[in-house]
Amino acid sequence: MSDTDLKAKPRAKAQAERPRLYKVILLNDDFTPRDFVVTVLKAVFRMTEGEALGVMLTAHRKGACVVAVYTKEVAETKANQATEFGRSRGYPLTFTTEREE
Ligand code: TYC
Repeated sequence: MSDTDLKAKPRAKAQAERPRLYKVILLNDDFTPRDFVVTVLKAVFRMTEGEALGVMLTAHRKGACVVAVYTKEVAETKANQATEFGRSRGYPLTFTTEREE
């Protein structure tokens, strides 16, 4: 067997990397009405009434709640849309994004 036979072959193709994911996080505040938070969660994040109620109550009790996980652009677009929905009604309702580890 010659030297060249023992050399590792270069990889045919590097594996495509998975895109990083970003969490959308709902923050509690003292002013936005509970039913409005539920309405926003249903409209922007396509949640059922029960899912939206659960997320709203977790944020209300613990201060914040993860709403969903998306690629960066989708997470930022939805967080901005949902926050803007609240602002358009004069509420401080806030959604942020955070990169997943
Ligand atoms: N804490 C608000 C209230 O008592 C309701 C609320 C819940 C607001 C969750 C924001 O992310 C939130 N009216």
